[in-house]
Amino acid sequence: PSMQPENTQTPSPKPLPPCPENPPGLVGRLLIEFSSQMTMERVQKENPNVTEGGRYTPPDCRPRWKVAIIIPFRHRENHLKYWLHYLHPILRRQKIDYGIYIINQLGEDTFNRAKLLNVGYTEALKDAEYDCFIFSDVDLIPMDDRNLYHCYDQPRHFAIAMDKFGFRLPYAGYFGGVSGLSKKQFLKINGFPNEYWGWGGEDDDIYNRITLNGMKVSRPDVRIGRYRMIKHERDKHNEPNPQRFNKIQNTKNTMKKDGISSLAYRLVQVKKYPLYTNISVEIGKPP
Ligand code: UDH
Repeated sequence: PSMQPENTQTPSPKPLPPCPENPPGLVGRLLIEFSSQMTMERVQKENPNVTEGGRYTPPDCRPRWKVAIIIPFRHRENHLKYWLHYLHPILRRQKIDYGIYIINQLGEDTFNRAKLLNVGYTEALKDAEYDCFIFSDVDLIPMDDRNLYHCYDQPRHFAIAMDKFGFRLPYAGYFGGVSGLSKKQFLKINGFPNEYWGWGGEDDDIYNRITLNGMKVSRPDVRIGRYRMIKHERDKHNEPNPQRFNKIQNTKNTMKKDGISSLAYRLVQVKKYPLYTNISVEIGKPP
């Protein structure tokens, strides 16, 4: 027999088992309210295991996905506190490997949600090798932790039953609020449109991109995909976009040139806070 070299290395720790498909620590339906005052200090104390920049990975299992959660943002500091207060514990129970990215539009020009989401995709990938992207409005809180924040075989729509729509889909092709695509699914549709300035239409354009590229939207059970929205008035500089009805008729022609392939912006600051990473950008204004 040949001489085997003696193994002098210290034994490596046992590899972790894959995370369970149904995490045992979930509690189901949650009580969500926004009447008590929330402070960032409190939310930080509640979440000592979240690491700088809003990163977390389960200590006891190997997650299937690496998830970047992208939030389009401007002047919603109060909503963000509630979002962090509710979501960090939920995501921890769900055994998700994640990072939180707040994409802050600088200046007071017209808001552009979908372009900020494209920026979030790009900037998150500079931070870590994410393979799943969840795009969430800052004012939407899931009411059930069985609505798992990872990616699926098809693009996922999470926020299917919001309180403001009577806990139903407002229309069959609705894809707004909270959605998730794997990196592969996102690239297949050339990301999101950059040319929807102001409120509305960009979510329908994304829905069109998905179906036009031969995919279909996957959704949770309507009893599980429930959400509370933090009530608010319409923001300044995010008026309904009157062009949206025309634009969503043209996705087939526009999606090839307008998307992640044509994204241009100026990165101004990346700042890691204890519970999230803030990415401040200049994204221009409508032509
Ligand atoms: N957002 C900001 N700042 C803004 C505008 C939008 O952060 O100035 C982000 C935020 O994440 C928000 C998301 O973009 O959750 C979607 O924008 P929205 O909340 O304005 O859209 P929604 O459809 O509300 O929820 C539309 C106005 C409703 C007015 C109701 C008055 N009673």
